[in-house]
Amino acid sequence: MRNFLLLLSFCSITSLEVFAQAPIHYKQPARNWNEASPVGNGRLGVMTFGRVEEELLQLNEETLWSGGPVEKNPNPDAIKHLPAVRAALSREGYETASKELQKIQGLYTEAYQPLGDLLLKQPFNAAPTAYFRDLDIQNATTHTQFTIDGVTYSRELFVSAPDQVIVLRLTASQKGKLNFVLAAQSPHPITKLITSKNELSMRGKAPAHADPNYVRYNPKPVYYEDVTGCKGMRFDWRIKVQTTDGKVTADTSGIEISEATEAVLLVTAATSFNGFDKCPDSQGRDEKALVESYLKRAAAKSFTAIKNAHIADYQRYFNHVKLTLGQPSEASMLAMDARLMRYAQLGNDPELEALYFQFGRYLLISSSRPGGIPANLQGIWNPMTRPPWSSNYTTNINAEMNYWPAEVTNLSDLHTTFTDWIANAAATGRETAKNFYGMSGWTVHHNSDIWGASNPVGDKGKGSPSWANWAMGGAWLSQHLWEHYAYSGDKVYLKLYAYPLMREAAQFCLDWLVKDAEGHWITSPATSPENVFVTEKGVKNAVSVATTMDMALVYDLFTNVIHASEQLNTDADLRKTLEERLQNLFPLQIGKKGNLQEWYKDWEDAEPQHRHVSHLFALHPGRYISPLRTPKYTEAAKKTLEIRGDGGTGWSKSWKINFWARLHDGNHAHKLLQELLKVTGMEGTDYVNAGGTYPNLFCAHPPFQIDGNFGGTSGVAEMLIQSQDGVIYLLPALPDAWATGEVKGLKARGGFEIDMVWKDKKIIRLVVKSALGGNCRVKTQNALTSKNLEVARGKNTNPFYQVFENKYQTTTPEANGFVYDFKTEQNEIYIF
Ligand code: FUC
Repeated sequence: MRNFLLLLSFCSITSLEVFAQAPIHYKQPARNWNEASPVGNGRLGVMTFGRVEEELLQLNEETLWSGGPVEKNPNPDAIKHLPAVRAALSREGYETASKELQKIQGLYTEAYQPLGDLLLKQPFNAAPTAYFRDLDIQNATTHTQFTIDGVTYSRELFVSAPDQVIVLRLTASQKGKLNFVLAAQSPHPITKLITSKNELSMRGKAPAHADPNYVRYNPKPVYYEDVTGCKGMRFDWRIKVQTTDGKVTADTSGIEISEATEAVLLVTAATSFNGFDKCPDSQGRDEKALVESYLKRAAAKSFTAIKNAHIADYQRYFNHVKLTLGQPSEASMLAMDARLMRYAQLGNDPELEALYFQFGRYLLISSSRPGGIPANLQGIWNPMTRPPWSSNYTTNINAEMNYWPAEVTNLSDLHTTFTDWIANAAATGRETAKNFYGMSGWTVHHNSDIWGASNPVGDKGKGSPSWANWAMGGAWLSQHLWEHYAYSGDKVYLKLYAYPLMREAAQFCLDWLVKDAEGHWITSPATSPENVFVTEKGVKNAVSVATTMDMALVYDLFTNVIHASEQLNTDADLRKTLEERLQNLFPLQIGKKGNLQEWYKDWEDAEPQHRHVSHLFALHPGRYISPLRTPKYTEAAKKTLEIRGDGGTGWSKSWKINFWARLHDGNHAHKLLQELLKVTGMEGTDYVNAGGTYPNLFCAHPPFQIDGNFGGTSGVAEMLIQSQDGVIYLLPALPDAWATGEVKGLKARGGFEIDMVWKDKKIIRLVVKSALGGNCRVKTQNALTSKNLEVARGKNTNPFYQVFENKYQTTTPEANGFVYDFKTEQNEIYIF
């Protein structure tokens, strides 16, 4: 450890006490799903309602999806239509192009499925007093407690990753007063059987197919039959009484426990999922054997041993980061629904904002674990057979947003669920590139699922090209492959896994680009998800060429492939080709309103405040535009945001927090965070006006969509640290409301881990842990004086901080403000 004194004229080093987060709690049971508390271990998910006489535990298993492996070439005619689309576009025939493009569509994705409900029936003759339920995100446990007739009943529930079981412990404060029945139900047809003493099994199958909820023309939108025997994921779900001092009777209607003082129940589930390319039925895994092995292992351990292992495992992730944004106030004592109401009226609860940040990390740890599959639109929590947008992976913003907080908030391992899944999408994406366009490499369109679906969806011509035919998912997904390396520095991963996939994604883009009349490389067709332009002649459409988002995605992918190939010292020829394409890529343009243009031409938007702000991918999560390098284009990006307005809900609001953080406007980002956290009870779908946060802290699109939570967490992180620009910018967008605070454990690219204490917006303590060594260049708002810090000059020599200097660059991060260098060695800690 190296201790470097930071010579501060204004005060001595102090540290705010870091308080453990107070549990999220409520004084009444959940009235609906959006008041229930989510718990999970990445694979198994539970929504706990905390109801007294009939507790509802709604269950999920992450691999329970409808369908089976994708059809590789569902529309063999599709490939014929690209020339006609391109020809129409070269004549500015947007409507013709759009109609023709619709013929290049395949099948919809499948849908994420619920497992079923566990009903805990515990009848009483009197009303409860002293009711309380909580979700403790420090330990990933939930409790419900109440008193009736002088007896205090308590229920504790958690989902263990080490033991792969849901554990439910019930107690009564007086001997023999615990009486309840556990029953099971599922939206899928199930068979119930008693599998051993005190153990009930529910067996069934997920649908062979489920239409998206917005497809309304099929008489049978959900069906279970598959004559080929391939589709229809099998599941087995079991409830076992582990220990009790009461009497147990079990039959297929449920398990009854009477005259007990304590009971511990184990619940677990498994499916036959055997990989994205295996028939879940005929080639499926033995789900019964899996379930038995989980139960056997857990049943042999004591409740305390299972619980301790669970907490240790969970905290292994959670405790990496601590954030304090103010002193805990009386607000932190309030029940969460009341606290959110207070916040909506008064604001001024920075600790709630810190809690919301941590809640996003809690959700990621609970819904995404290495070896599993990525968190979908609802993480792992879904009660519907036809959930909103199939609860799938939507790659034109949503799936990626889920993983924005992963690296920076020190949950890099969890990112691997997503980066691993990308290989599946790339495998089907190779077929899509070849079969739909006759091109090499791989690509994914805007929707995917557990089967790695990659084709343009739309049921062969019924979808709108404004969303279905966006062909740039491969480019966006590849950013995650690169970022996992940029933070971890894992060269083996880069060489053997990430780079080959990134290179192939670039290969598709090389094939996909064409030259326009001026000799610029453009995408044709191009959309800007999911917006519509109005041409100077009044033509409204979504399909044109060279949208700014497409160009920004190509830029991002090509520059990352260039950096990766340099790091690996390989593919010099490819690098030259990519550089040449970047030189002549259709340029960024500033429109007549001073905005960053979204379209090839300076057209109006049909919906100027559309929730997608796709062209600003260039600002975030891309790094094409930045205040530290390209101020003119940054101003244009800002103008775009002003025109789009602060409206929007869910993920749209969260994205805007990230944008304003990248514009280094902390107060604006904070304003949007406050709006994101505005309590709502709105149901249905209204993604213009409703939105906000449900009482259970889930983000309301509405309906619930988890990306808004994750984007909110990443937005807070972007306000505190940024490292995409050749420097580690500390507190780049600190709002006035967070003038004093402390954070521990945020990550910067190149393997740096940062702790900071700040007061009156000035950093007063800085700790940098260097996992990989190399030059550490920090940029700050206030002067740091330590003899070990050198004023930074020239380019950052750290290989993880190389920035592609584009033609829009007119300044450097070193030109203004305070920028320092210090040398670091691997696994050393530097304290200033
Ligand atoms: C895109 C968005 C919607 C929604 C869906 C899952 O289509 O435009 O708002 O988030 O994905």
